[in-house]
Amino acid sequence: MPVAENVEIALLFEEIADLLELKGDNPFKIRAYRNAARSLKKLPLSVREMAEKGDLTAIPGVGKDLAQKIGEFLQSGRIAYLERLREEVPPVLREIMSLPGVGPKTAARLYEELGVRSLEELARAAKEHRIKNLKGMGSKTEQNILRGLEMVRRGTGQRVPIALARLWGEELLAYLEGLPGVVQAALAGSARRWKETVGDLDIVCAVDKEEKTTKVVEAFLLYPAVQEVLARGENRARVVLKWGLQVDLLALPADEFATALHHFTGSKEHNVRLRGLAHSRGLRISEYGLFREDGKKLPVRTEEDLYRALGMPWIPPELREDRGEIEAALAGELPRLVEEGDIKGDLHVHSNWSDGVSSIEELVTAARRRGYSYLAITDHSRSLGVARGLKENQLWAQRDYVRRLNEELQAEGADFRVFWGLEVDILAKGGLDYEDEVLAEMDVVIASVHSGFRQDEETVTGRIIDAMKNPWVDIIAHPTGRLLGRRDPYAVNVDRLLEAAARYDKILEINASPDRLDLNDGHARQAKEMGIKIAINTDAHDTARLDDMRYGVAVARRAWLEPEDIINTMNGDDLWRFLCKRKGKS
Ligand code: DGT
Ligand code: CA
Ligand code: CA
Ligand code: ZN
Repeated sequence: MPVAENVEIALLFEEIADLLELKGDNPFKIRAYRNAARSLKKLPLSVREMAEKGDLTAIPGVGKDLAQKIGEFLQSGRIAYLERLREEVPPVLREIMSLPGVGPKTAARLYEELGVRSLEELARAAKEHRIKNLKGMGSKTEQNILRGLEMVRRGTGQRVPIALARLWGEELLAYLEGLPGVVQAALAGSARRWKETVGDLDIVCAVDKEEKTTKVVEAFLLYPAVQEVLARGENRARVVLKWGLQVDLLALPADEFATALHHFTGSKEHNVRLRGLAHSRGLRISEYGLFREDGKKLPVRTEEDLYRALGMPWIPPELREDRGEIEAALAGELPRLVEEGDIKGDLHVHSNWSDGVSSIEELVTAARRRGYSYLAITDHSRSLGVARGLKENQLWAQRDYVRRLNEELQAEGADFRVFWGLEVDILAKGGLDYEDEVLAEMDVVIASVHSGFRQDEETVTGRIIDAMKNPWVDIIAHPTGRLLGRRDPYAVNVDRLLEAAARYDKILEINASPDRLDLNDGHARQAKEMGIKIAINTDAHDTARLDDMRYGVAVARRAWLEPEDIINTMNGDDLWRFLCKRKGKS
């Protein structure tokens, strides 16, 4: 069954749809190509055989015109219409469109409205924030473009930040799950464990009958972003995607899925320990299954089955690093890891009063749509000129504004409140950017370092500890200042920082922005063990970035954190009381 050929035609139709969209062609025509592509991918029969029997228009979504194009392809291996379209569209537009996360509509606007004529010009436009200023674009698109360009520039061999790896991995999963014969596809490896960077993506794919694995592998190789095929076999392949990310695929019958998924999830250290444990129970685990000493294969339908056979409950992938999780599981003492659904609000968000893009109302609407009960508006303070930090008169205006907004929310009976706060700068020369009398007025105060990154350990650690001595400071944001893959942490002594947080009762942030993930998993776990409370915040500068919460939650899970370790799992009333009480307010 030449599934591959069906998929190949589907991809050409998608390309036609993209190119038509670039040209701003008729939406009905564009949709017709997309619908036909979708049904071709799902088609359980060979297009070629259908054509031989006579009627391609029997395929859902394929009318006369598209049937003729399929026929043309089956005969000649090409579609003349597509080739004409390709010639009409400037090459740079196709290059831009091939960046991850950039569709034809965005590409066309970058070309027309910003006059971008090369990838270099695109990079410049992104760095100068001209993209996010286009109506309806936002900083998420801009950041995706910058990251995509960075990947193109860096080429192969570098570890990829988890956010990108998940973004592309999930797109690839959706593609695989749309193929005929595929029952389930899942990320394995470090991406499933949510490690902060990923060496390569590992994907395991369950296929409904054994003989179809080669077809799935073939179709995988046709995925548009596949640039190079490094290895291929009956049921596996290793490829490099356009952006330099390597992917390992394993396709296998559904009854072997659980053990294969487990094997390829790792970590290697975790697996080695489990194998030893299995051995002592007269069992053997491999990627092919669970076996008794006499060679008999035991049925394993789910990962739970596998762990149960070893006398323990299922261990979440984020914990599988051989850092005590096996002992905890055997003792029945695994943590109840925090989940995204436990998070009731975001306590570090910027509005367009400082350097954010969205208005306070837009942020509130987006937060409510996420099911949150509260949001803290924490714009920058006055010394941070580049971020349009708030002057004192603006602070009071914002306080009144938030007050009114809360009154309105209350009047409409909304279960939602806005906390008024500030991200106050820890100045390079030491001290905070606002006086105590001002900070005392706020619901929540975040302090953080945005300058003096090159200071020595003593100086920078001292600055942060001094900030923690201030009774009005609640949270230290992005405590080490690192930018993942771009900027090392400043020279802060993390052990001393943690000690001070415990002594002065300060909350430390896990900054969920995929560029930061700061605190990291190791430090956050240390903090928990010292009894320090954590806040998981996105530091969003527009509504879309509120979605970054998942990356912060992933760090927390890798740090073994439970809901009670995290202050923004409290409901609004409890958090309000908690914040008042810690500062001796009533
Ligand atoms: P990465 O790709 O460097 O971010 O890290 P992983 O954990 O994804 O590692 P990778 O891609 O080399 O292998 C995926 C999983 O396959 C790994 O977590 C565990 C399993 N695995 C690979 N090699 C070995 C091995 O030599 N022994 C055992 N027990 N498992 C292995
Ligand atoms: Ca991997
Ligand atoms: Ca791998
Ligand atoms: Zn911030």
